[in-house]
Amino acid sequence: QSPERWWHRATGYQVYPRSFQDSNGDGIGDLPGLTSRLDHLSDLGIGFVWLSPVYASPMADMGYDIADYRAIAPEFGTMEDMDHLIAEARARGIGIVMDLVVNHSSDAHPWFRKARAFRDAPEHDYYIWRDAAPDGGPPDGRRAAFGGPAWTFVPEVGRYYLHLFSPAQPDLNWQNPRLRAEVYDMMTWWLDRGIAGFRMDVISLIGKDVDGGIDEEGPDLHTFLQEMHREALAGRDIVTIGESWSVSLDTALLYCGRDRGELDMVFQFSHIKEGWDEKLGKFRPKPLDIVALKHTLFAWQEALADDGWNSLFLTNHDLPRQVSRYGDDGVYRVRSAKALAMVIHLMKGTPFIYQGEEIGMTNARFDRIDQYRDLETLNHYAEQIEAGVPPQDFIAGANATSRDNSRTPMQWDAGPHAGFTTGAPWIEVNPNFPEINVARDRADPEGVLAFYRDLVALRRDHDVVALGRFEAILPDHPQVVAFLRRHEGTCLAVFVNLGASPAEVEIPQGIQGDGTPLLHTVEARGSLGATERLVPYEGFALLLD
Ligand code: TEU
Ligand code: CA
Repeated sequence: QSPERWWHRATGYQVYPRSFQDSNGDGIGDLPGLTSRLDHLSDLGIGFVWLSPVYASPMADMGYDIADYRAIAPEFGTMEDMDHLIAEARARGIGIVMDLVVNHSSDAHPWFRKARAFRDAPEHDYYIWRDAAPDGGPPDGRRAAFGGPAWTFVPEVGRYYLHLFSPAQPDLNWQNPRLRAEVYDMMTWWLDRGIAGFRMDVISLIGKDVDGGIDEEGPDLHTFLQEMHREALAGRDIVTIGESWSVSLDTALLYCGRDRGELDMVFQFSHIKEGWDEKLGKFRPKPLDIVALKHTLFAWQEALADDGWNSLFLTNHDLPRQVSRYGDDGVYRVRSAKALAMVIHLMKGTPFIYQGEEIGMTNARFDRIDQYRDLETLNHYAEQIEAGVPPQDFIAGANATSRDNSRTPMQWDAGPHAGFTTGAPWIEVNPNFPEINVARDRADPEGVLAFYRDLVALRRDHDVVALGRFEAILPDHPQVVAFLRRHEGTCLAVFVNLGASPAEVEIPQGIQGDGTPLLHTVEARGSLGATERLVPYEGFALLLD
């Protein structure tokens, strides 16, 4: 095992700044708002914040379209506010991890403005241009993630540019060494401001072979990541997490293997994608398959047991609320939120909490398309309605999986707009805020928040939680997730029923006997018999004698 690093014991917390805390009544969360809520994060005990983009941006994709990598969007604040946030966070032992979005920029970036105006400007080659097909149409049939073709024609230069997301997000040409140097400079500039690392947006796309038709994990990916490491990251005590929708058990160690000199860990999505319909995609989710989920999570634990490091999460700003997707956001909301947290936070890796998860926030449940704000949802709605899908069917799917489910404002208290803003929020607050909010949860020793606080502390204080070897047990049990963690003679046993019905488990002989209860969602258990019965969403963990 590699030497211990600070982020091996830390829990990350993702802030989606637009929806976290508004400070000036314009209905949009901002940096001073986030700074004013840092005590909530230090109360939770988290080690670092992954801050979704706050850079200058037209916000076509809510900031994942950057027009100036060295400026803050006015609606989020100023560079002074940013420095203040970094300093105030550091005073609480919290690092700020910036979102690095460099597969593409905004079409409003000065580079792209020049690139699209002049074919002989140096910046033209910072983007990916191809001539029209013989029929005048796009160079090939690539589709963009947010709908439509992945190529857009620019008459001024007589060519098409590539955009794998929206037309407002032109892909950067990583083949150009000047572009790469600009990116590394910018990263160094941010690191020198005292940030704690980067979460790298869709990083597995940067090595693409455009003419060979390979976008994900292309031939130059690891060459570029190694160069980036040498030029911008090496020698700094930071954390780097690369987002990849394609990374697999077979390729993970290429990114985060100890001797690779690339990244510390990846955000991988196999456990997320297996819940989507193969043909109809994310807007038609399949019912939860607990066994498949377990197998995937366990396989990643095993694949990165001796090298690399796992990131652990069930949700983020692109995904539905985890208690709605994997738990029960009705009668068992509190208990199932704890059960899910227990599974994620007691595996080996660095867990990430997405804002609101720590109080068991639920999906949005909008009735009408005009309540949605996300361009992915809106574009797919238009496409699917045109293809004949009844609007109500689409809304039902979006209620389950739209990115806006996790983007409704943070629910702080039972006051107007849940304490998020004094103005009109940019997206509706979930009407369940009088019941589900931070103030109320903080007052409840049995609440979801208290449970998360315990989980974060366990990782910080117990070597077996942070570093212990993972060992799956009962892998085929239809609803109970069970595993052991072992470290220097200590053994932690974890059992969590992710089903809404009672479950019985046969306890392997070697671990039967007494232990010390560590954590539970229903009641403490101090021993393991030959069989144990778990009520719905019951979970318990004990240190075996
Ligand atoms: O997401 C990567 C990505 O591939 C998503 O578009 C994903 O497919 C989709 O959200 C699933 O619904 C990252 C960011 O996390 C996302 O917010 C951005 O929109 C995207 O990159 C483009 O920058
Ligand atoms: Ca604001």
